Amino acid sequence: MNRAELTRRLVAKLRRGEAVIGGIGNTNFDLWAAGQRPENFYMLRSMGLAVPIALGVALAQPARRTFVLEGDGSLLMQLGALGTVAATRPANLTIVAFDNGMYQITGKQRSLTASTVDLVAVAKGAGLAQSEWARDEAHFESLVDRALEAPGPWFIGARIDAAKPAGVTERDAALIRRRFMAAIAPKA
Ligand SMILES: Cc1ncc(C[n+]2csc(CCOP(=O)(O)OP(=O)(O)O)c2C)c(N)n1
Repeated sequence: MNRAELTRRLVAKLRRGEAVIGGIGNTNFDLWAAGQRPENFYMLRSMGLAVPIALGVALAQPARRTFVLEGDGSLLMQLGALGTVAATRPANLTIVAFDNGMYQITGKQRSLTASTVDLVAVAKGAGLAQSEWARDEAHFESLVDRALEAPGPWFIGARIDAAKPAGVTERDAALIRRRFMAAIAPKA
């Protein structure tokens, strides 16, 4: 599967101000390319911290569905976050793992998912019982539909190709933060 295509399909389903946290690099580049929404947070530089940021958003705003899109290398860097999500059980949080078996943006170095590590098995082992690999694009969409309706937390794994991202996020961290916080601020 292709990350940009899956991201487009996911974003096209969002109607209720869902928050989307894009992990470092290519994942948030494709989130940017899928159509900018103020409820998208394009995380820059902080490798591995997209899931913890999304967990904070999900816990702070339980009425808002929150998605986090993350690469395999970044997830591997912060595996404890999966256990923290399982332990805190945010019903509104969905983790999408885009697994290309490499650290693509820094030079395509092979990650452990290219050999031994199965991220869905890891997520289940961390306590995220509702974890599944998407078999194809249609199955990915049905998993997203379920995550939009039924209580989570959800973990959706998608094995993706090595295509370059479809865009490049504007790299203004202060602007991204301000816009996101304004968009998700409770209305007075
Ligand atoms: C703590 C830390 N170590 C290393 C980096 C450099 N770095 C930025 S992105 C990246 C690779 C990310 O890999 P992955 O999450 O699998 O995403 P992909 O590039 O494959 O889309 C690395 C090593 C960083 N930003 N922070």
